[in-house]
Amino acid sequence: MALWKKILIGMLLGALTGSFLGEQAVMLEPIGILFLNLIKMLIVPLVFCSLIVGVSSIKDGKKMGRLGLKSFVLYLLTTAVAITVGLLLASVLQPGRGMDLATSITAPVMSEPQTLIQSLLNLIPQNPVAALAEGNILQIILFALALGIALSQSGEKGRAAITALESLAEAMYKLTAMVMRLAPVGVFGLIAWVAGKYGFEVLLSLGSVIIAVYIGCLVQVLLVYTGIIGLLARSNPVLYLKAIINPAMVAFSTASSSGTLPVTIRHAQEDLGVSKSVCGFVLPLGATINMDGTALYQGVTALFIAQAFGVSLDMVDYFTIITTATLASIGTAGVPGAGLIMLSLVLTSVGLPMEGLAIIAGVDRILDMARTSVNVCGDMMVSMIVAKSEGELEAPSAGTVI
Ligand code: DAS
Repeated sequence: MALWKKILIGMLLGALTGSFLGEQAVMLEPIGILFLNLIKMLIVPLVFCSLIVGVSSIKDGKKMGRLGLKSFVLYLLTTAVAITVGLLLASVLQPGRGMDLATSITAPVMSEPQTLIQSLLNLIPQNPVAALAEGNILQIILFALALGIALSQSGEKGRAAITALESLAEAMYKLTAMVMRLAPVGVFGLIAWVAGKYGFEVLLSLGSVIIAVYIGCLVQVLLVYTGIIGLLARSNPVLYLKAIINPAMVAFSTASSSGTLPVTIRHAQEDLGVSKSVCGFVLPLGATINMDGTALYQGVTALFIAQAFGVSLDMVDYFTIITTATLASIGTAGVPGAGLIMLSLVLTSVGLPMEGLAIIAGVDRILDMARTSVNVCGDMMVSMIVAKSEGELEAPSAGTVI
């Protein structure tokens, strides 16, 4: 049976068990906490390795440097737009309004809010090892980005280090997959504990988060991506919308950008007319570091959790969420559930309670399917724009450059 079906069954059984047991369901909490701790265990090594590998794959050479720069700028821009769409939607739809979980869970004592300058200065790790040990993710992301670029310019020795980190990154993806196999049991424990502690209506109210994320995903693909294609590729967006159907469906069912990559490459070449060299560079890099759907999901769910726990966020918090989710999406692996892992660091960055993760975890697969589809559609859009700018976008039918 597919994992997502097992997770769904775990969720439903958890909801029923929690509703039946009420407060007693708290005895199932350790099962959920165990799964959450396993998720947290992955963050630092996963982010560190996948980031270095992703960034260092921008090869030397003028063209690759140009491709890398164009791709990277488009990735960051579309991801920042995605998270902003998510924040705007959650501000308008208010999915967490009226849940008032603060009475059930003590929201953490908010530390003295940092000024924007302090937040930016704190991005630089004075001691990278300490940042890794403390799990200071923003500092880890910055250090990994810098190290990845340095390694890619360090010749053979750098290549050897990158190869070693590629193996470690692969191992972390495998470990993520192993942890996700425990998801049905972990979600059962999480949902039972949540349903028992907060009442079944909390889970019903999660429908609002699912709707908000799905609307955001549709906005990102149907408005943002088609708008960029019309503007920058001067191409008919219908061509793009037809080309993404199969990759998006595979991404939706597998919830894995990496798993969808062969389909993404084939349709970018055959249906969009993107050249082999642009596909070969932009799409694997995109599947590793370009996660617009994930960033959008993090915007919606971070605000949902703030609303549900009665935590008010100021402009610095919004900026921190946009920065963290944009940078974190670079470190999100293209495997099922990776976005949930990264959500915990977005919550941490603005002091939101990790218990919110427990609530989202129960429906995360439903959200993962949609956000992964957006991730793949975003990669295809970037490949189309980059190919156009390099004069390597052929009209699929005519075979001539458009
Ligand atoms: N499932 C991830 C992917 O494959 C995205 C995520 O979990 O957020 O892109």
